[in-house]
Amino acid sequence: MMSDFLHILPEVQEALKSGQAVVALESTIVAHGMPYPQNLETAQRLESIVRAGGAVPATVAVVDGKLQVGCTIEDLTALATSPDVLKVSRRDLPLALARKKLGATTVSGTLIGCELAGIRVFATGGIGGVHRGVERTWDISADIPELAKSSVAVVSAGAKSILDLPKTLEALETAGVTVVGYATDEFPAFFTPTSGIVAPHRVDSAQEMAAAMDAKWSLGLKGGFLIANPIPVEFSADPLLVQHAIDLGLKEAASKGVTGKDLTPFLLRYVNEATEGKSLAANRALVEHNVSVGTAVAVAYASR
Ligand code: PSU
Ligand code: MN
Repeated sequence: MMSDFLHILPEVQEALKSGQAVVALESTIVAHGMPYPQNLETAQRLESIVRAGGAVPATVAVVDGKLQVGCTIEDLTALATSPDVLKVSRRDLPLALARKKLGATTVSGTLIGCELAGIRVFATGGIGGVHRGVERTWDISADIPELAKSSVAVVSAGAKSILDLPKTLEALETAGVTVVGYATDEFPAFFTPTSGIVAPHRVDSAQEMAAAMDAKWSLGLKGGFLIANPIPVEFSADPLLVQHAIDLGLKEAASKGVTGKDLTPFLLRYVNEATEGKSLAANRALVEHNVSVGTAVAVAYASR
């Protein structure tokens, strides 16, 4: 039975039943995207931003053999401190569940939780996409096909330049994912608000966003939105510093043979260390901003 493998915390379940806004959050960012203790502080801060905005937070993870929608402080602490948390995308979910492993869900794993629970908005930092050098590696994140089939709006600060941004946008178009710049004409590049690449659409308010979500899903079109929300300029990292660190990280990964699911966490850690934490500060600021935009969108969608 589905309930043997899916656990929605009572608070989240009640919010969904009464039509209150809910915002999903991912756990890979906690377990593999940031070092301790900043990861745990960030996870808690994000939940309190959602609450302050009038919605209920639901961090998604794999706990005790279930895909769990909503995390307790004990769950968040375990995700932030355990040395061997699995990174769980769609393909990893069956064995993580059957073996009762503690698992952190990526954007794709978290989208599965959203879809099963009926959560329409999910806020994170950056999504996975088409990696640089894809013609050699075939490395395209499972986040893209999952966004294609999940009726969820994901707020992110665009994508890091560890990815090939033009190819990522092409793959999103092929998948039918509606990509919008939030109050910007450009597709943002994670640490910086600009990338020189024009976003396919622009939306300027949470109400306008909620209306587009309503239109897509009322028509019965399955599939998601990517709300690309630029990092506020005051938190933007020096683009040359970050780009240099990414280039070095890619070389280091190639020479050490780091590939597949280990590549993204490796590069995130490398860039953070190489910039002496400057990228981590920017990362925290942009996720917080994404969560406040996501909360506004969830509240607007719930009150439409
Ligand atoms: N990009 C970031 N920060 C992250 C991730 C991506 O800037 O934390 C994480 C997300 O959980 C995303 C996952 O879903 O990495 C993608 O991993 P992969 O490239 O292995 O598909
Ligand atoms: Mn990959």
